[in-house]
Amino acid sequence: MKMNASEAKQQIEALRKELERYNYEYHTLDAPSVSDYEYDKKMRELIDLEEQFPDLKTPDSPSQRVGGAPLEAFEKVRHDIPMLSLGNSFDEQELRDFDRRVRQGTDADVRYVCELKIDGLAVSLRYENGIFVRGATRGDGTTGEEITSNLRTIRNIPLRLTEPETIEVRGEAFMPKRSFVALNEAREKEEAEPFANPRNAAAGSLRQLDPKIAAKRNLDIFLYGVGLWENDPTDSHSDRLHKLKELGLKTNPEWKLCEDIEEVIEYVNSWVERRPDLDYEIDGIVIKVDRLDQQESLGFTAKSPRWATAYKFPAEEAVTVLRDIELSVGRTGVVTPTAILDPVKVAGTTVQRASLHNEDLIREKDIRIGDTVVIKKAGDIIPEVVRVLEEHREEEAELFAMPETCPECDSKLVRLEEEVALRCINPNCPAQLREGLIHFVSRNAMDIEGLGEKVIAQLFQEELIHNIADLYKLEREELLQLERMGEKSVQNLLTAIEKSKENSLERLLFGLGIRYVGTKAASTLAQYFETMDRLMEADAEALEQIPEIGEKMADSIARYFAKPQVVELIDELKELGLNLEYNGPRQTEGPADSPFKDKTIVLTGKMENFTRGEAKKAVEELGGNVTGSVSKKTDLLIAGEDAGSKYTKASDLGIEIWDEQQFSDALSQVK
Ligand code: 3BA
Repeated sequence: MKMNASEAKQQIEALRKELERYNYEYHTLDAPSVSDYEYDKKMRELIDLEEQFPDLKTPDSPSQRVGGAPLEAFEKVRHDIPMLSLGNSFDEQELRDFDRRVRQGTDADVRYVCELKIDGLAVSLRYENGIFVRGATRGDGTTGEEITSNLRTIRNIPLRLTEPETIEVRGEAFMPKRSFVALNEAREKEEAEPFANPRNAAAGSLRQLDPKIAAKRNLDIFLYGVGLWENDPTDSHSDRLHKLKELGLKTNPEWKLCEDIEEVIEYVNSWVERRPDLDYEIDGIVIKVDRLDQQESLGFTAKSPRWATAYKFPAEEAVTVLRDIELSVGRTGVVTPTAILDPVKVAGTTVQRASLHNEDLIREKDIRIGDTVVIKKAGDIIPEVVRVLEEHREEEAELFAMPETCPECDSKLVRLEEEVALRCINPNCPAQLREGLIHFVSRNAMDIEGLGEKVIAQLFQEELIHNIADLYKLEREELLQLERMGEKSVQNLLTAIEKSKENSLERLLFGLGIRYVGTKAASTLAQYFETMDRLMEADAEALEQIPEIGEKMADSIARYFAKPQVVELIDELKELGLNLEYNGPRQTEGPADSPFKDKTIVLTGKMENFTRGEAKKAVEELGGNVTGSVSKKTDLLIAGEDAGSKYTKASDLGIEIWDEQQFSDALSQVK
């Protein structure tokens, strides 16, 4: 079908309108009304027509988004108004200092706008009479590169504003985390080098001479600033953010107008936690004086405005040198390698050690002594070595091998079945005894205040203690001889030790460090047996009768108490006056007629009127025990909709099964 120019013009305009609407539905509303196929067909039709009638091509046509012809090189662009940099603040004190300087430089009250600091690439977009005509990188702030065709591929950059403004806006182009992950997965399949982070991926995409590549990269943008604006109607930054949005430019919705620096600090702190929930990376918060007249009177230093600052979140990763690999023997004899690092600041604290977990992991990451490594400390977690920077590897970097014998007692290390860890199995290994003591006094065990890791190590070193019982034989004079132990701390320590004798049985049980016995099992055992004597009489079979005590644990407990040195130790503790009875409250007894009392119950499937948590709570309040898997010991399975393998297993084992109706009937009968 051949068209004349006027027919073509009509058709082109209709197609553009339609495609713009689809774009808006897809990218802004997240609710596309046509399939990708239809969209592509319409786009093809538009491109064909524009090729046949080149006079009708315009820079704001949606066809410009698919990426035009590749460039030879990027043109240089001078920013008429320089794109300055931002001063940094690293803590609350520096924010308060910033506030003081601002208030000294302005007479009136100051309000601040806080914005997320998007970790992307700063760009400038120029609109003439509402049409997007030129886009550029920030470059060095004075001169950048013209990347208009790449920027046109970003769907959230409007090719035409809602009003015919002539304006240069500034913002941050970035790659959402999800797109970054998908891109790297695809690259790995193609054996292309993955990008290190979303920022590099965004920058790399915008630096492609072929816009078709950028078009495939799913970039996005937030706009936050204005360079030149011919008829600027605004008088504050907050006003500008509203106005930019009205013009169809995408602004970040999380900004906030704050009355004072305290409110700014609150905003900053709130984002330290919420940061991981965002689908894009931020590296801080930008704080800007709101009123433009105040911005003007504050002016600039050589490089950056005095009216703004960037609060930088502490980096969670840092680069340092791994000097050595140290071995430590834990309470259970497991030998763990630890990296000794050149001290480096990460996430606000100085880090000198990082966990290496086990030998397999060291091999996998090819970590050698002397390597330059990236370490990570996110949230509260123990620092770990993420990877080696191989380009920094020196020839003398040493391979590491685990020793064959225990670094503390020299007995042969063994690798237990199905474990990656190496263990020292010498029951008298001093390291294990020491670590066992540290565990014994810890908060969830005997909770002896003033007896930290250091003091225990010292007592051990000086041979004042060898085992748990020795702790209760410590004397004032001995303790006074230790370094950093004054009259007062010795007295406090002795009082704390004395007080710990009264602890209820479960604390002692947990503190003994019996394999597989955690705080929960210790409580169960104490409640069930009530005295140490009765527990010690129980054999594995008897232990296994208790709900929540599995075969492995029952076996471990029985074997522990069968050791003569354990029997001796317990006798000694009794002599020394330790309480060996349960003195906590009796297990909450539900109503006498509770159908769940002392029953072991498994919940499975979806229920209409209860969440899993609610059902569990109801059962437990009525004295039942909820466990995760069906076994011979299960008394009752409560099965909602779509119950799977647990249902089959329970019916195979002949276990009673209720549906939701029976469950809720039973509940209402009790109540
Ligand atoms: N606001 C980066 N600079 C920013 C306009 C000032 C500014 C930023 C910002 C100087 C972000 C320095 C490069 C630059 C435009 C100069 C933001 C962000 N404000 N929200 C105060 O989110 N990364 N960066 N960009 N002019």
